[in-house]
Formats: sequence, structure tokens, C-alpha cells
Amino acid sequence: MFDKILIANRGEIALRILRACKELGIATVAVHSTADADAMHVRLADESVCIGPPPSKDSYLNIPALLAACEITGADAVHPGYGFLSENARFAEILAEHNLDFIGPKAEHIRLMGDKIEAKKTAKKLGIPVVPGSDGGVGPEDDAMAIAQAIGFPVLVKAASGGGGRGMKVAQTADDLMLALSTAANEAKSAFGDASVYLEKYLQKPRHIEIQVLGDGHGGAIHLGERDCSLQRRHQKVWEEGPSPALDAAARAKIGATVAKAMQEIKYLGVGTVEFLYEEGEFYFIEMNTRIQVEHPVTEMITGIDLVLEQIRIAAGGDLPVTQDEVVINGHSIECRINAENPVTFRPSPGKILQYHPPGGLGVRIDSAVYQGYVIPPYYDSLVGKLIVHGKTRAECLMRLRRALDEMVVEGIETTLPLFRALVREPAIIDGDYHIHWLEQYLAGQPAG
Ligand code: MV4
Repeated sequence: MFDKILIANRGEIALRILRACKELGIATVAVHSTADADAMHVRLADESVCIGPPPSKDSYLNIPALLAACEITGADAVHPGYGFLSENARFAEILAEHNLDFIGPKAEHIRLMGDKIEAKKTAKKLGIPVVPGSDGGVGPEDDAMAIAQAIGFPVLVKAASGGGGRGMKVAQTADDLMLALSTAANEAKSAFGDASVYLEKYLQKPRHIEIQVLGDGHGGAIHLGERDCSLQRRHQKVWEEGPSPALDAAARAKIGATVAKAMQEIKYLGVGTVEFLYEEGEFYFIEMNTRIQVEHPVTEMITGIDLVLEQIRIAAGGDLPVTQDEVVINGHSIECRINAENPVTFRPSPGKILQYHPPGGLGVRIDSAVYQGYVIPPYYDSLVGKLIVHGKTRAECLMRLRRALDEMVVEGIETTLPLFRALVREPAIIDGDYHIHWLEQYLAGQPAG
């Protein structure tokens, strides 16, 4: 097991990792930019190192500074959290070159899943259902029109190095195809340095359902059920829940078994999330995330498995915590991402938190690194905290979420709390009857605040 872990992240996930380390008896090193000197994870860590000025490129993405911090403190492993360097294969390799452990998947799998074309080819080869589309990339030399017509319009042009909605263009008809191809390729070139694009059948109103997996790196792998992340705004998840209101036990078992078998075959190491679109009873693989995700607490609440603690244990050579038969989905969990934003315009609202009262009680969890008097800096994401609620049933979970949202106080900055207080009372949400475009349609129909 590791003696000392450097947490190469900030905010609530840095605190989350620190908590797992403390429970494992592992010493912790916090790194921070000059803007995060007063952050909670810095206060609670055993040691801390300032790694640079506020811009991420000069601090949390500054690999030489992170290596120096490991050298100074004698850390033997690095946990990247999510975002920043968490899916940077080169970073994982550089750490290995310096005899440091990267708490994450093998670099080859990070690289493989980072290329959406290769990821899809691999998924298909492993028997995972994929969205009908081009067989690999579509270049200037290909007959894109013929490929698109074989798929059937509308088609979606996607960037191979994209993901999370970046570099996507819809072509509703043949007339739109050439412009969609050139626009997507140009945007991909400038955003990712890679103009490669591929085509997929455009699914009109799917749900976004993702499967949590855990692999030991030697061929053992299990799935821990699903999270429904369909409620998104501009590709930012807002509300995630598990189990999905759209799945029954048979559908869950079938897709879960398919994904677990695939992870066994590639000898996947650590935590991972396999993302699907789900429409009319069919799953369609779109991408795989090789990191711990923001919404991981939903799975923790319904399985009782501490995903970050297991991530660390497995990275140190430990076995999977349970067998597949021992994984039991218990009850229902919903997570609301509360941001420091105006609840109508979503304009960021950084600043000082003057009053902060988090809710409590049975089945209520807050993953947050803010405190009364904390100043939310303008340089990073605007997450105030994640409110995660558990209930024996979805109805009980919604009731508890409604109570917790009404109890929560955050003053001095604007937050999206009012949005969640409205959503938890919205009939379509109460019925679980929504899809990936529902939230933006709902917000478009709201009276402008
Ligand atoms: C799609 C799609 C419809 N059809 N692919 C968006 C981000 C990335 N995860 C893939 N995304 C989509 N891929 C096909 N073939 C619609 C989306 C999409 C979306 C997916 C999940 C959650 C929210 C979304 C919002 C807009 C578009």
C-alpha cells in the first residue's frame, strides 16, 4: 500500500480523495495554486505545496511542478481526481518513468479510450452494442455522402479526439453534410489538434445511461450498476441518479454483464465508466471515461462501495472488494450539482460565501469543500458542492431531496439551488420521464428571470 499520496486536484474531489487516504492511513500531500491557499483540502492535508499561479496551465496542469512536489514531499503515488490530468496518458507514463504510481487505469487504456474512433472499434470487437455509423474515421478521400446515406439521415459528425459534446455537428439532411463535416473537422483541428471525424446515426431523444466498472488489472472486473445522467445543460450534467428510472432488472443485468465481460477481456485496471445512449429499449455505446467521475457518489450510495478507496487499494495491487454476485443495488440515489451560478442565466457568480448551512439527516450527503467565509475563485469550475440523497425507493429519495434542498442555505453568492427546488417538484421529473434534451427544453420554456 502507498505511504504518501499527492492529490493533483482541487475542490470537492481533492477533499474526497483526502478522506479516503485518511481512512486507509495514507499520508496526504495537497497541491494548490496561489488562488487556493485557503482551500479545505490544503487545511486538512498532512502537507501542502504551492505549485503556481491561478491559471490551470501554470498550476494543476503543470507536470514539472507536480513532479517537483512529489520529489520535495517524497510522495509515492499521485491521484489525479477528475478533469485536469486525470485522462492524460502521457502524464501516467511520466509518473511511471519517475517511479511514481498513477492512481488510474493503464496508460494504454487511457490513450485507447481517448480516441473515440478506436474506443468504438474496441467496444464493437468486445461485443458492446454501438451506435450505427461509419467504420472508423471519414476523411476527404472517403465518399462521406455514400456513408451517410447508408447510415440514414440525420447523422452526427463527431471528432475522434472530442468527447463530452465537444466537436459534434448534426447533419439533418444530405444538404447539410458537407458543411457539418468541414465545420466539425476545423473545430476539432483547432480544439484538439486532430481533425479526424466519424459519422453516427443521430439518435433524437435518447437517455444518457452510464455503467460503473471496477477492474483489478489482471482480468477480474465487475459492474456496479448504472447512473442516468440525461439531465444536462450544454453538456454539463446537472442531476444524476441511480438506478435509472428507465431500466428494469433484466436490462440492467444484460448490459452490465456485457460491459463487465469486456473489461475482463482487456484486463482493465481501476474505475471506469462506459457511456451509452439508451432509446426504445436499446443501448448504444458512445464513449468510455477512464477516471473517477463527479457523479460517483450516486453509485456509492446504492452499492455501499467506497469507489475512491477501492481505486487506491486496487492501484496498490489489491483485489476487487466483492464478487459480481455480492454487488447489490440497494434503494435509489440522486445527486444535484449545485453551482455558483445565476439559476436562470447560469452566469458564474464567484465571491464570498456569507452564510452556509448544509442539510443533514439520514440519507443526506454533501460533497463540498466550501465553508462560511470561503471565497469561490473565478478561475475554475463553479461547483459549490454536490447534494447526494439516498432513499429506499425513488419516491422516498425525491421526498428527502425536496426536504434537503429546502433546508440548505448558501448566501453571499447566487447558486442553482432554486433550479433544483423547482425540478424536484416537476411532474416529468417525479415520473422519471425525461431525455437528454428535456432540461434545455424546460429551461427554454421558463419565464426569463
Ligand atoms: C450522440 C447523440 C445523439 N446521437 N450521438 C454528447 C456528448 C457525448 N457524450 C456524446 N453526445 C451525444 N452523442 C448520437 N449518435 C447525442 C449526444 C448528446 C448528449 C448525449 C448525452 C447527454 C447529453 C447530450 C446532449 C446533447 C447531445
